[in-house]
Amino acid sequence: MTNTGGNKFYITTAIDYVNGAPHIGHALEKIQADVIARWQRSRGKAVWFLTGTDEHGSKIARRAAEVGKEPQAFADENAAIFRDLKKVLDLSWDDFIRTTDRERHWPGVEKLWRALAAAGDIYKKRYGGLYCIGHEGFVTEKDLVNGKCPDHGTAPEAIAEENWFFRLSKYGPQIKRRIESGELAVHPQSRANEILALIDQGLEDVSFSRPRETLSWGIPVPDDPTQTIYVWCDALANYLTAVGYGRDDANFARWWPADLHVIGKDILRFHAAIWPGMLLAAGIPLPRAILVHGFLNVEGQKISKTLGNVIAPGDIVREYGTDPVRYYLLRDVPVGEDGNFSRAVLKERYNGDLANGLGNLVARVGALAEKAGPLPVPSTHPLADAVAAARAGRERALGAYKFNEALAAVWSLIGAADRYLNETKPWTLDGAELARAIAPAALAVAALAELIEPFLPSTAAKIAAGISREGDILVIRKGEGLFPRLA
Ligand code: ME8
Repeated sequence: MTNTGGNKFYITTAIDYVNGAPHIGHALEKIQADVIARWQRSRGKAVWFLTGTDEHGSKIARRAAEVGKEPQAFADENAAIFRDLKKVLDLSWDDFIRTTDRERHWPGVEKLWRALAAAGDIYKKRYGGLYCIGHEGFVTEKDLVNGKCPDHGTAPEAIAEENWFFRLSKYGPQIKRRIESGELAVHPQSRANEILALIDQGLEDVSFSRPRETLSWGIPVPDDPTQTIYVWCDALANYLTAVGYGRDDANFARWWPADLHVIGKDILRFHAAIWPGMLLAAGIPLPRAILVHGFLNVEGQKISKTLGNVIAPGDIVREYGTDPVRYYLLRDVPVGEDGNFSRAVLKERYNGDLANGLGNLVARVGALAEKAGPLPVPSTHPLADAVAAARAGRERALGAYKFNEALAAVWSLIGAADRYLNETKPWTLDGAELARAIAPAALAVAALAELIEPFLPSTAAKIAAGISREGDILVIRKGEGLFPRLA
């Protein structure tokens, strides 16, 4: 099989650390990627949607020891909760890769390491630095506030040891050129600017291994069992290994390069500097694009175990339902910025946009259309422009990964259909007059079922299940209520 080029779409998310259970920040990223995957499928692309878990490194080894578990058993438990997000959030991923998978992941990591070494870009040196376990990376004094990492609230550890290094410094100009030319697109532009500024300061070589005696939880360096491969080298390789690098060349050729990596702002440097550097060194094509989302706070505060404000996706979904949580996160968090999760706003969105908006429209139209019976489909109608505008607006916004604007475009059709009903008052009509008056609204509802699918997949399926069309005849059955109002 060959790479089908224009017709395939390989999309990935970050693979999450299994040092704890998922929170709604993880959910945000998976939902955004899911929307893109579903949208690309609806456009006829062959989509491969990958997610997974990052299971090696100090962070996980340390946490497992704290809770008195073997790292593998500990990783297994948490990986299972991440995997369950598929059901909880109605995600459509095709594959879930785990970095502890010795059959699927390890051979490709070893192959990649050897390719870097063969390029002359791996060398050994004694090194002293400050290691932040939260980051799984070395930091410098200037990254610290009062001696602590501001992102993790912990003091880094001073480490002096012999490591293998990756010669990232060599690749700065090439990476810069690829980003500037758009060959490696970084969205939104503000994040491209951020990484270009960082590259301009000069990229330093990166410590790519740790001595096995200080860190044994990881993949051994090929030909040097005294060292463990750096967790980021191991983790980034997942994008290659999951589709067959190192074990299934035909499948790898079919899907690589990735069309889009979806990641959070905190790991931009790893994905837009270190990762392309590794690929350039190994002679592997670069991914086509990276989409960088902001961080989600909860009620105005950073999500943190210490603050005790961690919200499990499963809990919030049990309270409000999967589609309302998806809707809220997509509607209220602009992709380039940080977002805030607020129960009060979620409830407002639920009652306003879903119960009174979409749910009410579908119920009204369903009841009237059922009363009217089979509806003759008109060749043109008063809501046709609103349908076309919603479709075009959604397409434009999704093309720029602006989920909130895409939903606003779709919801403008709900507004137009509501206004149409209020003006034509079909409930005062009967027979053929009723059928004629309700047909445009029925067509708007049919269009909505299609337009909301990437965002609210199960709601879309429920609406679609009530609609059947044969030639020029549309039949709508009144369905169950979609969004009961919350008190
Ligand atoms: O970084 N809001 O794992 P991770 C939004 N294993 N997104 C958030 C978030 C928040 N509050 N907190 C985390 C790692 N994320 C590595 C990735 S990829 C080869 C290896 C996002 O579990 C974060 O930005 O710390 C990242 O994209 C993803 O969740 C996993 O974070």
